Amino acid sequence: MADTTEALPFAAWMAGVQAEVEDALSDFLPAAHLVPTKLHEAMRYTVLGGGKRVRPLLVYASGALFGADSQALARAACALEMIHAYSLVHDDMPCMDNDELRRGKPTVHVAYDEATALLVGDALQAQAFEVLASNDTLPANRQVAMLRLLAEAAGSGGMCGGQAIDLDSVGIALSLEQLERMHQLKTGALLRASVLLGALCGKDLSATELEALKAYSKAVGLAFQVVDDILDATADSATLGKTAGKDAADNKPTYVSILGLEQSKELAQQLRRDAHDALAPFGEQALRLRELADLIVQRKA
Ligand code: GRG
Repeated sequence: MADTTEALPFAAWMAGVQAEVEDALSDFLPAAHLVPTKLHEAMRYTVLGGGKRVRPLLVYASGALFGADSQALARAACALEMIHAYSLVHDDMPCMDNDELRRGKPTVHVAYDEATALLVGDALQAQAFEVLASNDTLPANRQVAMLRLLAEAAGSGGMCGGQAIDLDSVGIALSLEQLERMHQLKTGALLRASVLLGALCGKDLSATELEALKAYSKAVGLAFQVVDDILDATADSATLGKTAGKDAADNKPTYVSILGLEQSKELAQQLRRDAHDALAPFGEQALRLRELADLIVQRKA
């Protein structure tokens, strides 16, 4: 895969990564004809042919800074996308967000049934760790560190914990700090893991490089959520491929409800600048990570 130093336009680089990840995901997922066929078909329905693949893009962009191994990158990217896809399936279920549209298609519990949606999420989570653990190009201690990082990001100290706080926050007036804390866990933890796992696919990082990547991830993770809130309040369902306007309808605290639209937009731009600033130690080499910060802030869906 092309790395960040090549003069490929961003759109072409992104399309290349997305296509490579789509192929790898298809290879790593159980074939639809294998028993239990309904579950395997539903897993493929969930994961393939949709989504922006932001987490895989972060993995590849970060990995390119450290001369990452291509097999390791593909496995890390697919593991993250599987965890992300599982979280969306469970989040859409009637017991959580109760949504019927995701990535422009009926959600899994609608297209199949609730029990299948539950199992799809469970199976994708296990599959993610199998995919990551099956890499054979990195030293064992590095592999264990990567597995641990993903587990921490997905668990109650990361994404699941953020989701739990989110569920408890409906109808409650959170402070900006509380909202930020929730999103750093719910959305930020996987985005941070994407940047760090990409880096761990390559040569050893210095302490300065690690801190720079953490600062970048923090800014990008928050920016992602601020923009998500702005889009939920301003875009339509057809553009988003999911139900728009749900945050207000569900009485959820958001950046838009706390700061208002204009200040939320300013915050997103500030976070984009923070993300760029954090990458200073990498100089020109961090072009793709800078471009991804821009994409995350400028996206329309
Ligand atoms: C159910 C354990 C569990 C966790 C759910 C991430 C999450 C936690 C729920 C999703 C709810 C949501 C819409 C959060 C806002 C940010 C977010 C993760 C949006 C969806 O991610 P994108 O935009 O989606 O990267 P695509 O479809 O492009 O992959």
